[in-house]
Amino acid sequence: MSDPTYQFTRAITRRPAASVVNGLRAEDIGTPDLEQMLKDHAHYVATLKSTGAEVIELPPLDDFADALFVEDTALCLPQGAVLMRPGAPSRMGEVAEMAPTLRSVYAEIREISGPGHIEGGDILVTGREILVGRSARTDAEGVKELAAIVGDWGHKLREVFTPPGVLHFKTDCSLLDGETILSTERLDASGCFQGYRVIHTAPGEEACANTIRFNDLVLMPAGFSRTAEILDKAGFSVVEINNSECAKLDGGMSCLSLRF
Ligand code: CIR
Repeated sequence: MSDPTYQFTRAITRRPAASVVNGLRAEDIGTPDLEQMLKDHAHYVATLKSTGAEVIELPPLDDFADALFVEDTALCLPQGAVLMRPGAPSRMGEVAEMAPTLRSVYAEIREISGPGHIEGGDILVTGREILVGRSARTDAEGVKELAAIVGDWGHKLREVFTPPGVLHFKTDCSLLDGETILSTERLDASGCFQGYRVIHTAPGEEACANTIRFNDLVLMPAGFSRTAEILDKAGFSVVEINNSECAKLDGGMSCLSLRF
């Protein structure tokens, strides 16, 4: 039987625009190199395609520096898609840019109409529930509105908390299969994954917690060999993708696609 938490037939991505050098970042650790980022993005898309999935590749959007991080604009579920309402004012307009593509592939589209805010990076869909981390981008009203929408579709939503100073809930964790989560120790210590099988990132490798399980593969940022080995030993097929440029904008593997 197919597992909708990690078996997907399609993904949506958006190529980085030249304006990506102006993307949001918590801390300035250097300007992203567009050429390197485009190479990494192409590797990412090719890896998704290598699993047999169709990838809808959207063109760059120069007006929105962070638009390559498509995950934050929507939540894709088997029953339909929900358009988000980003907490970052500069990213609000990205949702309208994504909406026509989602309308072309989904019969049912709902939207977060506000006043609350919620970004896709704060949402982890597991085999049993939808975890949503309140963060600087996702507030109580946004979570409440999403809970009502997904509740209608038969999903249980549980509100959890993103550690202070961490951009999104999924900056610090990712789903490896319906019951298994890769997490930093600091996030797991909050108790939010009780009852799940949790694999910790290796000490000092917290920056690789944001991976994606996509069909048979786990895409993870390159350069975190001890965590890659832990995942390999646990039986996952890991593909490492260079993430040096997106990391300068606090972006990781999940941010770069919508998967359904
Ligand atoms: C931002 O700050 O919104 C972007 N520079 C990074 C977004 C990363 N998205 C994600 O983790 N889902």
